[in-house]
Amino acid sequence: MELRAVLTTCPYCGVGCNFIFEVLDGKIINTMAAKTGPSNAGSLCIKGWSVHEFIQHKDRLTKPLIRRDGVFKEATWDEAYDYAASELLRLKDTYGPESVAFVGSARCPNEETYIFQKFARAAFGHNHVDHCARLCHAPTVAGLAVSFGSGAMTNSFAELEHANCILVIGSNTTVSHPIAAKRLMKAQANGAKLMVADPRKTQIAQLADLHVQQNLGTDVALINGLMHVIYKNGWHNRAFIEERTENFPALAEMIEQFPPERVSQITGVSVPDIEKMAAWYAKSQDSAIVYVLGITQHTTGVDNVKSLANLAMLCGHIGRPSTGVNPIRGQNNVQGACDMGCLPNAFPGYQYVNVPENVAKFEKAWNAKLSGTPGLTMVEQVEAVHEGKVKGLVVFGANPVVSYPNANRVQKGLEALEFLLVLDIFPTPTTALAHVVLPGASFAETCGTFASSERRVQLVREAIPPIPGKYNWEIIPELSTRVGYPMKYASAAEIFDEMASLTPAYGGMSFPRLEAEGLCWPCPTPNHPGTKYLHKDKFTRGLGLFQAIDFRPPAEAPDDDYPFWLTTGQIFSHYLTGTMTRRCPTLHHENPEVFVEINPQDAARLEIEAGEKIRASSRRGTIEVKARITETVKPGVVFIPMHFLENAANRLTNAALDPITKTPEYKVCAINLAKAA
Ligand SMILES: Nc1nc2c(c(=O)[nH]1)N[C@H]1C(S)=C(S)[C@@H](COP(=O)(O)OP(=O)(O)OC[C@H]3O[C@@H](n4cnc5c(=O)[nH]c(N)nc54)[C@H](O)[C@@H]3O)O[C@H]1N2
Ligand SMILES: Nc1nc2c(c(=O)[nH]1)N[C@H]1C(S)=C(S)[C@@H](COP(=O)(O)OP(=O)(O)OC[C@H]3O[C@@H](n4cnc5c(=O)[nH]c(N)nc54)[C@H](O)[C@@H]3O)O[C@H]1N2
Ligand code: SF4
Ligand SMILES: [Mo]
Repeated sequence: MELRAVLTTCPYCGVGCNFIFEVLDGKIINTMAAKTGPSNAGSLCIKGWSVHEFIQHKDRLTKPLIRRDGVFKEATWDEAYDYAASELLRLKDTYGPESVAFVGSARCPNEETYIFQKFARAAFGHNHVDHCARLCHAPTVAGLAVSFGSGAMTNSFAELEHANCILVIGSNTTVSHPIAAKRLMKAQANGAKLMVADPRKTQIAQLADLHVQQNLGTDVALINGLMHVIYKNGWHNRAFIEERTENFPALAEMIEQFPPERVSQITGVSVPDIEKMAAWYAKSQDSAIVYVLGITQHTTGVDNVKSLANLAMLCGHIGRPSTGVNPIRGQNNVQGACDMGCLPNAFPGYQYVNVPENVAKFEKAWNAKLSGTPGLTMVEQVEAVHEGKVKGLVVFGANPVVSYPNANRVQKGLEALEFLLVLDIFPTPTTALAHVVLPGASFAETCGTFASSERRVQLVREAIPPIPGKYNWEIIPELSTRVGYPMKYASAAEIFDEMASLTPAYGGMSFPRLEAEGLCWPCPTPNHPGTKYLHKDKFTRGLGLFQAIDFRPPAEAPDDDYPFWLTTGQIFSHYLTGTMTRRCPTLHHENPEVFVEINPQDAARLEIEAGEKIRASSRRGTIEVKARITETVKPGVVFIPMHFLENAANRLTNAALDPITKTPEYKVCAINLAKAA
């Protein structure tokens, strides 16, 4: 009998908790919270505690599969590589390199993501490579980069405990980032005022000192209203505005047009509540903003983010401990996948592709001809398939058929591809459409790094050997080599070192330095201690940039045919497309099937009973859901979680995109509800 303990990092959310696997005779039998974890200090949420339940699950993909004449057959690795490479080369030769697009992963370690985008760029000479940050926090990356010069969480989790006031806006924190929510509870216990702005009465909203329930998609108006009140009352920070920012007059002119009475009409929030929020935020010593998808998943996602940056700068609540604008990133390694340049507009380290010196730098390092033209984003890639421009897609650790908006159209697009290659750890509705499926190694079967939401780069350690027999960092280079761009690495550490030599913020990091508790970037030199909070004394871009942002309503609003506002999102026991959590018995029992939250008044009007089967339809599709009658939502608004592939919320959602980042408006569309029978 051999019992081992392996310290590693959680593969679910961006909090980045550390835990210890107990491995008995090659089987992972238990997960224990690590007291040494810098962001969890001995706590885990239910998903962390039960993470070992999916790793050695019987459904894991173990052999490569090739689909011919509609039937999947097991293949050897050699056969699968050869067939995939010949198809990719056929498309490249027949239609040109731009006919093949790439979707990377925020689930996999930095090293794998780095070589994935390198493969796409170097072997195909274009930048059509993206990942799920597009569906999620792309507006954060773009918005904060314009306002501050750097698109990441400004402060660290531990600092939140010492804030005097926290504005949580569009974050279901206890559900989505439970171990970060603990910090908010601690801050409140220390005397901080906790304010929540959310259209739903979430658990954190119920615990807050003030909850305002704004109408969906009205955040720009709400934030402009707060700034109007702050400026009118002279609660703004004149010294900060003068010394550290520019373009304030434009903002002042815009917020003049948002008196609380008008804002109240747009948002549904009362004038006294707007005034109270403004006073609490502006007059507290250290105020922090925490936000997630309620802010970003809108056609106004970038505007919403810039508005929060405006608010923080107006009061000088940034560049100090326990303040800042804090987007909690979603996936375990979505910060890292952005850092690694799995983005159509940037090489690793946000070195933008449209800057010729950057192209030259990476051409030299990678010995390849690269493109300086930004590539297609994820949803645009699907449209390009419909237009016949993209014929092949390589998907590495993503599940577009369930996760993209307007899933029926996505499915049709993927069905129309001449060649689809998917690398995943489980069969999914996306692997079902593939021509070649490659079985991946999960985080428990590899070494590497994840970057958490607080920019902390932490080690992932191998607990058991790869179940399919190969590391992902062996698969991608082999494929690349057979497509004509040779790559070979001896270890994940070797990949990390190459990446760090090209990515200034990671320049001082190495696997040995990350052993203890990881490092927060920027960490440019081998002796640099890492960076807890950003923008001290000076913004990354120099002066902070105020931007005048006007209110725009969502792309789709209810009408007679589709009279309900639908908003979609996450629940505590399942994770995104559910491939992992729905295979964990502990989590499955919590929520075995999809539901719709509906207000008691609406339920009474439609004579809907609790537990009844309901047909939910939009202009784009129909699903069946169980009614959950609850005051969590206001009358006229309903909520459906996204995790259930058999009745995927995305059959209903609208693929209207933010004009700058092309992020879909998952948080607002119009639907109809009817009894199923
Ligand atoms: N259990 C669990 N945890 C997760 C995930 C998961 O699937 N399950 N996914 C991870 C990922 S990838 C992400 S990105 C995060 C997501 O984390 P969150 O963003 O916290 O989760 P969501 O459910 O998408 O919604 C956030 C909140 O936005 C509110 N909201 C809806 N519309 C609006 C609006 O117009 N304005 C405002 N201000 N708020 C609005 C919703 O009511 C909800 O409370 O969670 C991560 N953690
Ligand atoms: N309606 C609606 N839709 C949404 C959202 C919403 O709020 N509402 N939220 C959006 C958000 S925030 C996000 S982040 C996206 C997520 O969209 P996706 O990234 O498509 O969703 P995941 O479920 O994380 O899919 C990841 C896939 O990677 C696989 N995988 C996991 N670990 C590994 C690994 O180690 N190696 C490999 N090769 N594969 C692995 C999983 O089995 C899974 O199939 O969905 C978005 N979709
Ligand atoms: S809070 Fe996030 S990182 Fe921590 S255990 Fe839960 S899912 Fe994992
Ligand atoms: Mo996300």
